[in-house]
Amino acid sequence: MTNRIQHLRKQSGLSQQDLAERVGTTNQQISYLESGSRKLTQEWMLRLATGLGCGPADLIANAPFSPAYSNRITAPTGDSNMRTATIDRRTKETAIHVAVNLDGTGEYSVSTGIGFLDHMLEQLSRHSLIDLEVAAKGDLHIDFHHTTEDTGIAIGEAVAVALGDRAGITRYGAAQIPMDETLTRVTLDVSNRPYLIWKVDFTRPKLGEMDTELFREWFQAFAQAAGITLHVENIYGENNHHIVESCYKGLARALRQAVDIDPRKSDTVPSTKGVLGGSL
Ligand SMILES: [Mn+2]
Repeated sequence: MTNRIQHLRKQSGLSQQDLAERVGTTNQQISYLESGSRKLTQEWMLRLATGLGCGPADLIANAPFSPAYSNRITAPTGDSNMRTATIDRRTKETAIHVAVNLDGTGEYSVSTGIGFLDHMLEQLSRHSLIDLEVAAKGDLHIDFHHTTEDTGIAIGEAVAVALGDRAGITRYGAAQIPMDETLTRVTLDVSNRPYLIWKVDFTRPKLGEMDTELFREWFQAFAQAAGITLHVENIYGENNHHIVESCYKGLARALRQAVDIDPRKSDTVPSTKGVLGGSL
């Protein structure tokens, strides 16, 4: 089994026929997609995710099914010829629009209502060269938790959709980022195997109005939704602004390498299994 379509379909109590009707195809096609004999293209991922009420990354990632996705009212869209994706994600807590272009120039337009988070997401775009639009409206009157976490989910999901079946990517990336007295190392595997190692400590509870404990939440949400094994380690540092900013810049630089098309293997999935995700 190379994908989780059948698992998610059964979990939703749908027959192949039911799912076929929801996404406007035949049960034969659903059967081919479930068995892996038909390629799970970006377009199919988007159609099936809508039909199953899940996130596109859930179709292939090892991730536990996220009930939050069932609140989605607008399906994600992507262009199968370009590595772009748009996500409109809405729950009772947040409404978030995200657009990404993996082959961009680092142009961004970011507005989350949290000044410090905007500053970090702008760094992410600028240093990954991924074009990034983020417009988030969250329940900031409660606290910044939902908006921070859901922004990480939405950006991660958009990256997952834009990557499609991940054919041709370099897959691994690593960066060591100094900022004055601070040094941070980020290493990642765009593997469809979500995992976060977070070895980052802060000595202040807040940066701007933002609780420093929320940065781990953002990175966890992003790694999970994007299907990325992500290790972030602050090796040393004093200034809390530098520490967190070096984490985002490290993610950006490592991601830029990993999602780049490898010119020596541009038509294959970089795994001896022929597919990314599942067990090693
Ligand atoms: Mn800064």
